[in-house]
Amino acid sequence: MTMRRALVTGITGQDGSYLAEFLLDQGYEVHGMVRRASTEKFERIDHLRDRLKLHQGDLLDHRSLVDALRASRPDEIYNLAAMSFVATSWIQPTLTAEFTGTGVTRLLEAMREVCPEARFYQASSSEMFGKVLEVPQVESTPFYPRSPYGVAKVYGHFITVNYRESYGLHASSGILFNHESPRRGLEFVTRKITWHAAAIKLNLRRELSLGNLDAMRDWGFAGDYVKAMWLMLQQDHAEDYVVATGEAHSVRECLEIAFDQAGLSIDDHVRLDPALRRPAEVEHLIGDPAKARERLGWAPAVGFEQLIRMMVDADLKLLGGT
Ligand code: NAP
Ligand code: F7E
Repeated sequence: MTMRRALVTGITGQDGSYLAEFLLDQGYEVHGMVRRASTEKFERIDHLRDRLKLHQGDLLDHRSLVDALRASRPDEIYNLAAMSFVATSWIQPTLTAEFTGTGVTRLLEAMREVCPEARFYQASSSEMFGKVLEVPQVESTPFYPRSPYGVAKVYGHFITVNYRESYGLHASSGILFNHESPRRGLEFVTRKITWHAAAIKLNLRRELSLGNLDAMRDWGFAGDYVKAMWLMLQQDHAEDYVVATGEAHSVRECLEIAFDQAGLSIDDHVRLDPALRRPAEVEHLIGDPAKARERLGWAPAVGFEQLIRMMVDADLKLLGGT
């Protein structure tokens, strides 16, 4: 049997690295699209480097997308690339629309040109639910995005649905709720907390500044969520799926678990900074993954408390050099 080929955009990101590992374990030939930078930052895929085929490309550049698809000839395309940090989307709203929104159309157009028979995964987001219109959120819950990032993701979601319906592409959209790991970017709240807990414990920092501690999210483990992406592309029919744990926790709870794991007192080290609050907040997200459970046989393996404790331990090891 010939090896199946996958192209992953955003392979240098948190999810890209876990998905690449997962696909390699499944016996795929894994191709990744990467951006040129003045200094290469491939830490998350360093351990896989010899087993991956990388192609230079950017979601803003149609030529490079066509060439990456021609070179990789993928059976499956996973579009994980995006400007993914919500707070930055207010600072760079137009660029966010280009990367996270119309970038999806560019990739779908390149796919139509080069490999219309391939299967396509779009990384949609619970941020599309924003100021929620239903609790818990399911696939049919109407969207009410609260940030330029959320608005751009709604565009990416509907263009995926539209290309499926217009051209018969096997294009699925995974509406993933927050998922974290020791490889999460340092700017996201869970990793910011676990990294600072470790750094304070090791006397490398004295303080942690945070914004809204009352925000609630449905947080899962990235390693579990990439399996759901793959399962979507193994179905006969392309559809959209909510991927979540079904449990919500506050930023404050995350802080309490992380500081407990590091053996620290919150009162001694945490400061509230109003500048870290967002112009419009998403207060409470909680997903119902029933469809993913029933149709894909998917279930998360790692719970919230286990995840946060694991991240603190990983950061203690990283910063302590042990
Ligand atoms: P991430 O760690 O921020 O990774 C984003 C990736 O996109 C990086 O590899 C980045 O490359 C790449 N990228 C950004 N702009 C690009 C461009 N113009 N052209 C090509 N590549 C570009 O994000 P993540 O957490 O892995 O998330 C993966 C995807 O899922 C994103 O689309 C995100 O919006 C979405 N999502 C994430 C979550 C979550 O909780 N993690 C939940 C729902 C949806 P560089 O390394 O060069 O910057
Ligand atoms: O914020 C609050 C903040 O930046 C979570 C992305 O992967 O998930 C992620 O988006 C909450 C928000 O993630 C700080 O106001 C308080 O309510 O970790 P976050 P996010 O905005 O939920 C979705 C599903 C995606 O699709 C995105 O790509 O935490 N919060 N204090 C803070 N957040 C940050 N970052 N920093 C703080 O100091």
